[in-house]
Amino acid sequence: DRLPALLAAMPKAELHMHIEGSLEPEMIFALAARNGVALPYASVDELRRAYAFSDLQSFLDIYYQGASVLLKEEDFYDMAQAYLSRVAAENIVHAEIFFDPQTHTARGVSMETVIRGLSRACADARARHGISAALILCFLRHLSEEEAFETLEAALPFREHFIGVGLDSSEVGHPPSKFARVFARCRELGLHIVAHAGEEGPPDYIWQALDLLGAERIDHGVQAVHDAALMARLAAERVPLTVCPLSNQKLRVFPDLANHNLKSLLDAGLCATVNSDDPAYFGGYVNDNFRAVFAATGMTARHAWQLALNSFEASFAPAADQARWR
Ligand code: ES4
Ligand code: ZN
Repeated sequence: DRLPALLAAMPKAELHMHIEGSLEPEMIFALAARNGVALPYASVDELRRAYAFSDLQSFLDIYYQGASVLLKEEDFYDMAQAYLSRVAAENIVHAEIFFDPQTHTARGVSMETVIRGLSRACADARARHGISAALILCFLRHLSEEEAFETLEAALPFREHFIGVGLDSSEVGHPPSKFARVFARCRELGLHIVAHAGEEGPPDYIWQALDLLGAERIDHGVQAVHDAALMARLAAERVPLTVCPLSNQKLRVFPDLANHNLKSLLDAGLCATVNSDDPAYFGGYVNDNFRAVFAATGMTARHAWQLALNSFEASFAPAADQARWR
């Protein structure tokens, strides 16, 4: 079977990953030691054993705790540098990287520290690995729209360092409509717009992300299969869905990877892509996601080719870059 080798070798873009979710347990311990931060775990193994999730919230609690070791610009640089050199070796040629500034500013870390560290790693990765990398600032939806506005204000002095905004964290109970005004402001500023919707939440949240936020892509979106009219619209408009198979498996969005609907989404003509979400927490980077979902669902080389093509079509990369990768 030559499919795993093809999946690993094909050039592709990753469009849905949270940089804080690339913090490996070993790096959490190393940064805790470097910064004098106390952790409620005695060892790397004990921390890893805490990665037994039952749903999105059970993951987020551990994920925000892991991010507490990030204090200095160098920490953000080292984290992003580790991710980018890792995925350059997986034949990712373009990455659009989410970051959660509110997780850090709430602990007294400045917006400048966060963005300068991440941005410098992106610039160095281009020089070192030829990978293009861009940042997308995410608002935490469990916090208020007022706090999202404050976060946007704090980030605007660094406007040239990020290409867009997204919406993440606890989905159910925090619909896109809660953030309609701040996303309208982001659109005026010329920022690209994405939003997590239809991970655990209903298809209505996907409609809201499109119609109230102006989302150009939907992160996850796998609940769309429960709404035929929505499926027709997503297919007709080629609205990309950034799907994360191992994340969905670990957070029990599907009972098992064999039940994942990626193949149905592709066969219905949607622009679905494969992504890692939080690779250090969910059992693998992008090639692990491809390998696992193909093994579990019986997709073919034609699906692999379509997914790689979709990842470029769905990206915010300039047309000249996209032409080079195809
Ligand atoms: C996330 Cl898997 C997932 N869903 C929503 N928000 C997130 N932030 C980091 N990972
Ligand atoms: Zn995500």
